[in-house]
Amino acid sequence: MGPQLRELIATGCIAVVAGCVEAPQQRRAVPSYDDFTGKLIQLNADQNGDGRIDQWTYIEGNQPIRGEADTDGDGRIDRWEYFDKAATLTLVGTSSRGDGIEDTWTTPAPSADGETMVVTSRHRDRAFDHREFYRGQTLVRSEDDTNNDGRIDKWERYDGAVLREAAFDTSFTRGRADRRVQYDEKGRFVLVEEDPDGDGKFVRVDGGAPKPPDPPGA
Ligand SMILES: [Ca+2]
Ligand SMILES: [Ca+2]
Ligand SMILES: [Ca+2]
Repeated sequence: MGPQLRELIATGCIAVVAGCVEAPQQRRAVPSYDDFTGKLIQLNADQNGDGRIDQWTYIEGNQPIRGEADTDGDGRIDRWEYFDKAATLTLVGTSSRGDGIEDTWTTPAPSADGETMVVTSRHRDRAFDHREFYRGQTLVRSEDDTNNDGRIDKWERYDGAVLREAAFDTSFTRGRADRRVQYDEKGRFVLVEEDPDGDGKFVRVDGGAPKPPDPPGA
């Protein structure tokens, strides 16, 4: 066991759940070991000091790989944490309805290009069918899998709070847009353009109403 992990057990601060800065005495992590290998596999902690375990961290090879927490003490998990091989927190899961079902995942820090991602499973089945990308608090774009086949088929781009472009893969197979609808800075419809042969060149469609495609079978 590395010194870092030993310290984490002592303080009960294995994950980045709020409250790790000023750990009162009663916050103590309880380690669990694999009966067969003797390796540390889990750390449980009582972060709010009410005598009930409310944080569970799963360990592999002395690194946290996953964490769960009941941060509001209602007996249901409301925060899920995922770590990469360097023990960096990469994704935080939450429950939009607070009912213990994980349906939303947020990147805890912006990517190299400055965007934070929020992924949603709208059917709450762990299929990631909606993604939003933010700069600071501002929504800049979104992606959707509208027919739940695992492929993104709709893209939206925002400027401020205004939708400026909605793009669709009307084939539902290409994985890139073949129809785009443009809006001006006030969100008013400007034009529709299409790339029916998928060569990347869009041609304006005259007189076409900005109608999104219906998913197959809808
Ligand atoms: Ca507790
Ligand atoms: Ca809870
Ligand atoms: Ca799709």
